[in-house]
Parts: sequence; structure tokens; C-alpha cells
Amino acid sequence: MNPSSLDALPYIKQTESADGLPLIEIDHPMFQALLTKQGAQLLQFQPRGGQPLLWMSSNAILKPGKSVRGGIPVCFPWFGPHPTQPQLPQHGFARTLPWRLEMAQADAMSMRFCFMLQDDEQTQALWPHRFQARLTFAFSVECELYFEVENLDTQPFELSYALHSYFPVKQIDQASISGLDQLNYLDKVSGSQRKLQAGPVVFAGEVDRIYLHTEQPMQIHEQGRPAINIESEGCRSTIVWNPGAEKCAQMADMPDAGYQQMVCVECGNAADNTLQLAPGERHRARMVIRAAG
Ligand code: TA6
Repeated sequence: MNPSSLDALPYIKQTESADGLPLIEIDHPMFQALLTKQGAQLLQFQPRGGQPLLWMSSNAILKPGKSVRGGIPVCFPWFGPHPTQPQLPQHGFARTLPWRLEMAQADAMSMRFCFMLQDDEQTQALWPHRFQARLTFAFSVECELYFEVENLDTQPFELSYALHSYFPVKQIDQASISGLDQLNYLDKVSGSQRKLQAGPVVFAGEVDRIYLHTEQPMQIHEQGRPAINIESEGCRSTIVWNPGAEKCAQMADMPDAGYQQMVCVECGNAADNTLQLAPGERHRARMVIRAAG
């Protein structure tokens, strides 16, 4: 695509953060959003006349090469610490590299953006595989993401990933998540013990879990605000995270009480659901976020 077509696109303004991170501000009749090519990261999304559907930290660092605390960072090609080389960056490299904008379209009802990341010398030094990843956003009153990875190598490779979505809540201890009842999870707070979820997920302190073999719709509930619906296809893991007071206080890019206003519900494939891709094989996933009702 000719980059000038982004300049010609209606509803958008290309700006830059104070620390030099290029931003795409979108003000559309159906929604408002903020995107950056770094990590193909959606930072904010709000349907017109509705509540924000994503949370971004008021202390987020918007600087090239730094991961941004909020919105939907893409953790890829590994989720969490690297499985065998703990010195490599947590959550892979995709969230801190610039992706290439391949397509941007707009009409009065919706907008679409497609970003692509391909291996190069820098990625191969960290992960010696040839790949192409695409993240396509379809925005209207809801927010739809299509994630696709193709193995361009002559050997199979393993990958894990998460669409690490941050959602807003008014008060974390009043919030709950439905859709994960009776599923097994790895509880990272208690040292990756395997546990069984009984009823909705509630929050009384730090929560850091990988739910396995998930694919059903989820909802974030809280009295006094519309629920947020999360649906996915192709994502067999759901990660639920809230750092709690103590860990949050140690994070430079979160205000001390920030943990009270956010929860991560992340669709992906990790741990037992790590993927193997044969040469030429493609993995496809879809995630939709919308206000309930
Ligand atoms: O998704 C949950 C998690 O893996 C947690 O363990 C927590 O560390 C979080 O991601 C944030 O990681 P980050 O590298 O963005 O600080």
C-alpha cells in the first residue's frame, strides 16, 4: 500500500507522543480509537456514545522500543518468559517492534487496518525462524481482531502468543468474569499449580492464571456499568491477570492504585496450548470485544 493513502484516509490524524511514538488517532462516527504501528497495538477504543472498552495506564510510557501498558499488546512469538532462555524479552518481541501497515480502509460505518510483521535479522537473532504475522482490526461499534501467523520456514516451529487485552473496571474487587467455570488453569501466583475454576472469576489480591482449552464467550461484569463481551475463535487459552496492590506499586508505568481500575483477559494459545506450525502452515484466530446489551 502507498503510505500516502493513510494521509488521504478520512477520520484519522497522525500524531506523535511527547516521547516520539507515532500514533494514529481515529475519530469516526461509530467509534474513537488510538493505534500505534509499534506492535500493531490498539491503545484505546470507545464506541460512540458508549463506555471505553479498553484501559490504558495513565503512566503508560509511549516511547519507541518500550512496551505500552494498556490497550492490546501482542505477546508473540512466546507468551511470558521464553521457555528455555529466560534472558530473552518477556512476551517476545512483537510488541516493541514497528509493524508495517498493509491496508487501511474507511467508510461511514466502519474502518479496517491490517498490520504485518515479518522476520528479519533482528527477529532471527532472538528467534531463528522465518514467519509472517498479520493483525487486522475491523472497527465499528465493536472491535474485531484477526490474528494470523504463517510458517515461512523449512522446519516446523513452536509458538505461543496472547492478545494481552487490558479492560477497564470501576473497582476490581467488585468485578467478575464469567465463561471460565469448570475449566482448569495454571495458577502462576502459587507457582503454576493446576486448579479448577468454580463459578465466576473474582479478585481479592493478585491473580495471574492461564486457563486451558477455552474457547467459549466471556463477560466482564460489574454492577453499575454495562458488561463487556469477549468472544474468540482459534484461541484455546485465556489469561486472566491483575497485579494486585503490591506488584502494582512496583511497576513504574502504573499508578499505585491503577490495579483497581483494570483487568487483563487475554485470548491466545500458551502453556499446554502452545502451537506447532509445519512449514507453510498458517494459524488463524479472531477476537471480538463489544459492550453487552
Ligand atoms: O499476562 C499476564 C502476565 O504474563 C503477568 O505474569 C504479568 O507479568 C503481565 O503479563 C505483564 O507483563 P509485562 O511484561 O507487560 O509487565
